[in-house]
Amino acid sequence: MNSRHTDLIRLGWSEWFEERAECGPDATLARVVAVDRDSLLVMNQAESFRAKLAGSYLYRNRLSQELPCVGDWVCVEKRPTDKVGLVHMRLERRTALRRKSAGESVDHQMIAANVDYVMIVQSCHQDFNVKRLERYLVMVRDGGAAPCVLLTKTDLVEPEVLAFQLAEIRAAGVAAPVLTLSNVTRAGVDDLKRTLLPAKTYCLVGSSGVGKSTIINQLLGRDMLPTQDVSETGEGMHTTVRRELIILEGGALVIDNPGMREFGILGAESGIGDSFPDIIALASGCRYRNCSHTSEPGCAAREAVSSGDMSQEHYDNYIKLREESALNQLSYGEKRKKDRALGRYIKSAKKDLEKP
Ligand SMILES: Nc1nc2c(ncn2[C@@H]2O[C@H](COP(=O)(O)OP(=O)(O)O)[C@@H](O)[C@H]2O)c(=O)[nH]1
Ligand SMILES: [Mg+2]
Ligand SMILES: [Zn+2]
Repeated sequence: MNSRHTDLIRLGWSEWFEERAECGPDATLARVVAVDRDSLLVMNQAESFRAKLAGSYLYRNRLSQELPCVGDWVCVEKRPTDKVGLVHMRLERRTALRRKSAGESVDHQMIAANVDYVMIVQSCHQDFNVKRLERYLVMVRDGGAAPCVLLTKTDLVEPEVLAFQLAEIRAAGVAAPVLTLSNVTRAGVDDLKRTLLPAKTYCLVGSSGVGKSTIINQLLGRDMLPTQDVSETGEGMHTTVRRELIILEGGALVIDNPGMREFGILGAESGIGDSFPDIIALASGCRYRNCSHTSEPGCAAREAVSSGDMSQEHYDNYIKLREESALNQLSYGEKRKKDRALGRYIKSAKKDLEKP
């Protein structure tokens, strides 16, 4: 490898990028660690600094998925006297974690780039849902990264419930590694630490409230990221929306990810959004980011109903389906007990759990 770039290896650089790096002589390679409204935060071997997109870049790249996102490698022009760098190019992405934009077919919403492993996080308490897990797995595989499943809050369920969930995951044919942990008892935290490799990039995805930020704080050994307790008091809410690439002590690179809810696309995670792209698209116009479209003032969905742009029936269907989905998740414990078809998996999963 070009000796000029070996310093970047700890930031995730590899031969794959080396073969594709075409920065000019005056440009430096840097990795995007965060994207803010008006600038990027990037990092190279020497420093982290702010950078803006060159006009020519914006001119050539009109789709949002073409803009640099967290994890991207970019060519930045920055003289020692410059405070802010200028991004002229984005390197090809080795992997891409992205979602289809609501209502649009060509554009995708980038979540993160050049991620090696995506940790799909679900809480085994109330959030657990194999169908949703499968949808995440498709998204991960489409983008070329390797998936890993992480079940959190094991302190809140009986071991049998956890065993059943593990069995259900395997019964669904999910072959990805599954880890379990509790941020409260710390059970499983060391196992997670051991699986994190230096210079590899991990991205945590999953519903809001499952414990993603708490996990990263655990791994850091300090409260760097705001968790829900903090952010729900108001101001902190904004900081959660930002995705940030963080370097752990062991050298692993981790990207936290706010729940999809925080992007104002409530329902998208449950899959209901697939059938109601119009409501999901409208949601970005609601006054509140996490509008439930039921009673909040300034709700764009309900306004569309009153103005006749959307039929009352369509709206009612959406609310009904969403409630059912919430009920399904709540009654999961009951359903599980009755589900005899899965019974035979319990035993083997229990055995797996008992293995040292
Ligand atoms: N009981 C329990 N609570 C947890 C656990 N992990 C996180 N929490 C709590 O769940 C809430 C949401 O956590 P947070 O990290 O903000 O979730 P995020 O939205 O996925 O980043 C917070 O109140 C945490 O204290 C866990 O393993 N067990
Ligand atoms: Mg969080
Ligand atoms: Zn609304």
